[in-house]
Amino acid sequence: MDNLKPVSEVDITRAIIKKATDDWLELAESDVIIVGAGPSGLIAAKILAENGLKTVIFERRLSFGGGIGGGGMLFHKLVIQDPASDILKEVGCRLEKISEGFYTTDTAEMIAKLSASVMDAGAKMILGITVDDVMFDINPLRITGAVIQWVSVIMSGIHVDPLCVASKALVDATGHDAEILAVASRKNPDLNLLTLGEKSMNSKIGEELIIEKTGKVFPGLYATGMAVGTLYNTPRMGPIFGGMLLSGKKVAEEIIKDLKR
Ligand code: 48H
Repeated sequence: MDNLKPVSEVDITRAIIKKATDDWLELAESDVIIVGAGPSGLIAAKILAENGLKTVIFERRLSFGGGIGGGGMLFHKLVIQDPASDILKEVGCRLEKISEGFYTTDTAEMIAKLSASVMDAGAKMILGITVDDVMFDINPLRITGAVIQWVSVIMSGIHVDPLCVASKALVDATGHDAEILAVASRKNPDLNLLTLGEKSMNSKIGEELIIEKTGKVFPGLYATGMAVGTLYNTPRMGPIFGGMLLSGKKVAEEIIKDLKR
């Protein structure tokens, strides 16, 4: 029988607190904070980290992938098309060809391969954290970071003051609810941010418009994925994910340009 190295309960506790604290001290001043570990946030984080930017994803659930896992009406497949398919091929995700330039993939495989590539690129992903507000500065007016809280504290309903993480770019990748844009708009009318809500289904127009409108919405604040649709009232597109991946790629490229200027 293999003998496991004996480790005491106190050793376990000290190791976890020490290493987690080291990470938190490091990410307290990040280059980029991405809120939400769905497809757009994941691919953005991968590209940003590959380009040397200190990038952290805060995800409220204890899992990642966002809407990928639900596939189409819980069937475990989703659809992807050229040229976004190259992004999945690059992370080793197997695609099944339906017709020229049009594929399906397994939801679990896409989550696993995309998420692994984020970690391999050097981005941090912290689970169980909700971003529930933004930080701002004046002269010039800009968004300077995220206000964060354990999701378990929010669920408990007791009031506990949050903590803050600074960023040069804060990305709303929270999907349909565009939570960061919504809270920034509600609390700060001077930002002139109005989230209109998404429009009914049209896959082709929906994907095209989301990619086109992805990017900076205010100094320090960016939007990607379905949050863009909610901001600009563009159509939803159903379980086709090419637009989400290209939106994540586009927001990363814009941030890299802005921060490396
Ligand atoms: C921390 C948060 C917070 C918060 C939310 O919904 P997602 O998958 O987001 P996208 O935009 O990358 O992808 C959208 C896609 O999945 C989808 O829904 C499509 C294509 N729909 C088309 C249609 O017609 O319906 O992921 C967002 C993630 C989730 O994991 C949330 O838990 C997380 O963000 N999140 N995390 N703090 N305040 N709000």
